[in-house]
Amino acid sequence: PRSTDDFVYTTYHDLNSINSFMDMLVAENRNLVSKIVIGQSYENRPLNVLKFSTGANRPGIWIDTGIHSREWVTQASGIWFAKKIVTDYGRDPVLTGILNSYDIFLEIVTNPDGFAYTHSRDRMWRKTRKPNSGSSCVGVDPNRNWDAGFGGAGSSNNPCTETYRGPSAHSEPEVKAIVDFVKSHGKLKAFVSIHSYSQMLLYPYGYTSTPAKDKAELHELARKAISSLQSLYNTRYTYGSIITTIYQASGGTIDWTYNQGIKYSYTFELRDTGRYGFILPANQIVPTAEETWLALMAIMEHTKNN
Ligand code: ING
Ligand code: ZN
Repeated sequence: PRSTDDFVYTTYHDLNSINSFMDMLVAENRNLVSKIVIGQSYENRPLNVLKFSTGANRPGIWIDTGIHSREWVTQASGIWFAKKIVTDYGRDPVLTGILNSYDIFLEIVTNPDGFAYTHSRDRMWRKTRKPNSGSSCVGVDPNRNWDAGFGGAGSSNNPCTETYRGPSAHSEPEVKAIVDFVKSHGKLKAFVSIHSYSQMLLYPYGYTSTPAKDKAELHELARKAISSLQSLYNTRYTYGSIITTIYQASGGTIDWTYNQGIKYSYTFELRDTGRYGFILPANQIVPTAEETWLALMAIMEHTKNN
């Protein structure tokens, strides 16, 4: 494709194709979009974040997709969200209002080494690709590596498991780059980390059954967000805290961001509920992205108004 208008949103793309999409989007929308590099992966790939901004010194909203590399519908949805933002800015009054007071940061390929590996060697690879000393097993679960209940139940100390937490909190460069970005930015107001699959909208906590201080508000906003999501194609989501809704998990992304003071910290689990799982047919990419966008808009609009 020569422009993001010809880009095919209805199929899965590899890393090179996603990188060229991002570069085209930036070139076409210099006044709205820029690409920032927040760090490098273990294998030295740039950690690219799209910044959508219409003014200086704004508070921010963060969205990441693909921290687990095999969850391909999430990176594909991230691409669609990026195009949706540039299409709707100046046309949709609600999104325009959000972007007139907030910056949006979107990391589409949050685990690029893992993503490259899902294309080249193993479609079901979840973790990072950093070797583990003393083990022949590779990689750390980047959703068990954060400094929030790190090392607790719902994570593993065995490098050969899918939920290996790593040798220490923030040991993975892909995680540390986001940690440094969140801290240096200092005014992110919402943080949404997107996974698949299970059709859930989750809020903290995963490492403890102690309810989050803002549980009532997070629960009500989740209800509104999934109700908006369901209105499009009648896709049914469940919602609640991580530990009560999916399972106990320690060292997760949004438990850390919530403890940093980012009240609107959420994780999505996109389609489906297990029929296809991680291998979601490509004809579900756009419907998944469209319905998820409605829930994201509900979260972003509430963030703006609170
Ligand atoms: N599920 C998530 C996982 O990492 C999760 C569930 C969400 C755990 C948020 C902790 C925090 O196990 C998938 N599919 O990755
Ligand atoms: Zn995941």
